[in-house]
This record gives sequence, structure tokens and C-alpha cells, in this order.
Amino acid sequence: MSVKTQTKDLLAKLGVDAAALEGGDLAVRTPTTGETIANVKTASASEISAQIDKAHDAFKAWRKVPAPRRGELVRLLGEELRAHKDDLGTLVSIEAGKIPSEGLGEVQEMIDICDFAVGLSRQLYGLTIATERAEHRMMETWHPLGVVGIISAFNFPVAVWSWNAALALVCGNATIWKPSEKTPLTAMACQAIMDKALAKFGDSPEGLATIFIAEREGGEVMVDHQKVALVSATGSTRMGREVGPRVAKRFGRTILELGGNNAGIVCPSADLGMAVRAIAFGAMGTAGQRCTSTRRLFVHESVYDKLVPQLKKAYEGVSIGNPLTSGALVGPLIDKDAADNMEKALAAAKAAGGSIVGGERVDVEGNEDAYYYRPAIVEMPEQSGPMFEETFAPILYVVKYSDFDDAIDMQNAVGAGLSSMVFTLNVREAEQFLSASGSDCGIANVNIGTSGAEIGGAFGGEKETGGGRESGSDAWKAYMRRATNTVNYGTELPLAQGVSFDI
Ligand code: UN1
Repeated sequence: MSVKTQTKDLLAKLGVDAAALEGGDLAVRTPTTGETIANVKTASASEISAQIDKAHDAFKAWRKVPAPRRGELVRLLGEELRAHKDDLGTLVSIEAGKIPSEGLGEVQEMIDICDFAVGLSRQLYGLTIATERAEHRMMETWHPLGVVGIISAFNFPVAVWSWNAALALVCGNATIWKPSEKTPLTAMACQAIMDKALAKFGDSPEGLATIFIAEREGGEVMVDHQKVALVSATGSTRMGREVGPRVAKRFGRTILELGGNNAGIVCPSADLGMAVRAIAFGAMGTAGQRCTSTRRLFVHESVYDKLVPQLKKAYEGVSIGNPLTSGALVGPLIDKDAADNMEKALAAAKAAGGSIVGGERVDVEGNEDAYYYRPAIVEMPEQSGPMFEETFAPILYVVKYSDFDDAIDMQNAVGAGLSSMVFTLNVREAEQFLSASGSDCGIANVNIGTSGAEIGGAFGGEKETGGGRESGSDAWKAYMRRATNTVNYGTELPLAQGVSFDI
């Protein structure tokens, strides 16, 4: 069966109308073979605007629905995702090129966040705060925000939507989603799944949770629209630099989850076997196309000559192939641009004195328009050149260090601040790494890789990563507005700070 037919069958099973896959202006390709698998229609600016207006009306009704009842919609979404996990996971493999286990893992992440959000729907709480005035009560309440616009990237084409949508919906918001133009089919499948949950739920307002397929200009309509209270954008730092100020200009809110240039430090006492496995998954997994992928490694001089050969062995042995037809661990890069960026970074690394193992293009099933590469390890004399930038490809730069403070400084010396790890059995090093003067990232791990975070924690990072937090912990607060309420249940009207104003 051709991959195009397989895609059509899967989409039909997931509930997407076959007519939506042909005749549109946006060609959709699979990175697994490079062939075009659908042509979908993009939305016009006026269609997007009308959709936002409708979402705003839906929000006005949805905010009055009790939060635990809103949780029921997300519970139903989780049930539908459980029922369609295999098909949606395979579709992720087709459209984003992930290996089956990672495609399924992404859908599991969606199910997990739904479970989390259902519980959260009974825990949207505010504080009661001591007041300085007699017979008064001061408290805070959290209210729904409005329409939440979601922008997601190709590399997590379904999970990132669910982190945002599950939380936004239980918090009483409407959502409107612009998926990456590289992965519209998985988004259409998610919408079909959402529609099933909405139908089972019964009485939700029309237009509560929708998508639109568009290129950049379509996204701009949403970014600039006054009725979109919050834009949650996941993607490159370049995209965030544009979205952030545009939304701020109209005093909208943003959650930005942008690039990562994640590093690890391997200390003298590290369990090297564990470190090799964590580094291999972090740097080669998802073909280096996670925002949490491991890109830089600082290895203590006393273990360098043990660790690096083990890593090279793992790299030489790793299987590269079509995720749909082989059991390979490394799939394709998303497209030619990604391949060009990988080649450019490797050339720059070489010019900076790097010594490279791997990094060659690999022919898979003779598909010229598919871009498979052997993951590369680049030993660098020092941190320089391309190490300071995020290249969305499986390149791992390795630098030797002798002083732990220097290693932390090198780790923190880049623009991005998403994820980090240290491998050590030394409690002083571990605690220093996690302390205020340690890693400056939003995620700092000990004896665990940089990628593959659970949904229970807040996800996001500092500096050029944008500062936003999604997913677990109290990330929900970004999807709500806070009101401080003071109630006077006495017969006097005392003023704060002892001010008197007798009339
Ligand atoms: C991303 O690459 O945009 O921590 C998100 C991880 C995943 C999410 C990655 N849970 O690697």
C-alpha cells in the first residue's frame, strides 16, 4: 500500500472527510519518502477573523460552565485519544517522520495532559490573604481569559496543541489552533477527535475549539486579533521575536516556548553507561528535532577518553531508516531546509576546528526527496561557532572541561535556556547545578537526559526560549486572569494604610 493510501485510510478512520485532502492550495508531504500525500485548503484572512469572532462568542458561554463540567469535555477528549492512539501515532510518524514508539509517545503525552487537566478542573484555586482592616476579607479569584490562540511546530504536531487546549478549556477559554503548515493532517485528525468529544459532551457552544490551516500570513491574523487574549506559540526564537512584540503591542498575553540549545555536563563520578544512553536518546532521538534535544556536551577530562569512544560506538551502530517500513531508531529530517541547515552547521564546525564523526546523508529506499542523515558527533577544541546556535538536526558538539564552574559557565553561555542535565554521583556538583548559580535553564536534570520531560512539571525555558511555561505545575495560571477581591462585612469603612478622608 502506498503511503498516500495509508494516510487516507488512517484519516478516514480518525474521522477526517476525504474531500478535505484533495484540491487544496497547500501540498502536504511526508518526510519519510518525500512524496506529496495530500493537498489541503488554507483559510483566508476573513475566514480566520470570522472564526475568532465565533470563538469569542463561544468563550462567553463556556466561561459560565462550572470548571469540573468543563473538565468532562477534556475527559472525553482523553477517552477518544485512547481509542485512536495507534492511528494518530502512525499519522504522526507519516507526517513528522517520528519512529513509531515516539509517535505513540506523543499521543500518550496528550492522554496524560488530559488526565492532568481533568483533575485540575477541580483545583482552580485562589488564595485568601490576611487583611489589615477589621471585618474584611481579601481573596483572589481566577477567571477565564478569553480566546486562546495556539501556534505549534512540526516536531510535536499534536502534543503541543493538547497541552494548551486541555488546560485552556478547563480554565474556561475557547481555543483556536494554527498548526505548522508542514503538519496539517495530524491537526485535522486532532480536530476530528475533538469533534467526537464535543459531540459526546453535548451542549458546548459552537466554535469552542477549532483549527485553521494557513501559512504565516494566516497566523498573523490571529496574532494581531484583539479578541485573542493569549497567544501560546511554540517554535523558533525567530518566530517568537515577531510574535511577542506584536501581541504585546495590543496588550495581549503570550506564552512563548521557543528554541533550545540544550547541554549536558558529564562529571568524573558519572555513571557512564547511563550517561551514554541518555545522551544517545537526547541527541539522536527524533533525529535531533526536539526543542529539548541534547546539542552540546561538556565532558570532564578524566572521563573524556572513556565516554567519547562509547558514544561514537553508539552513533556508529544506530539504525537509520524509514520509520514506516523499518525498525530504525533514527528517521528523516523534516525537509530540505533542515538538511541544508545541518550541512551548514557541520561545515562551520569543521572550519572552527571540529572533528566530525557521522553527519553523512544516507540513502533510504532511493527516495531523493527524503533527507536521512547519520547523526553527527563533533569534537570541538572549545565552545565556538555553530555551538552558539540551535540547529534543528542530530548534531552533538563535545568539549572537554577541567573545572566544574567553567562547565556551568559554558553551558549557560548561549542565548537559549530550555533544558540541561548533569551526570554526576557527587552531591555537591548535583546541588550546585540545580542552585541559583547553576543551570540557567527552565529544566535542569540530574542523571536524566535533556529531552522527554513528563507533563506534570511546568515546561519551558528562559532567555531566548521565551520564558513561557506550559503543561503541568501551575502553568494553568497563564490561561486565566486573576482578580483580587476585598469584602467588607462590617459597618465601618476603614481606609487602607490608615488614611483618613472624613466627609
Ligand atoms: C518540543 O520539542 O517542542 O520534553 C517539546 C520533551 C517533550 C516535549 C518536547 N515532552 O522532549
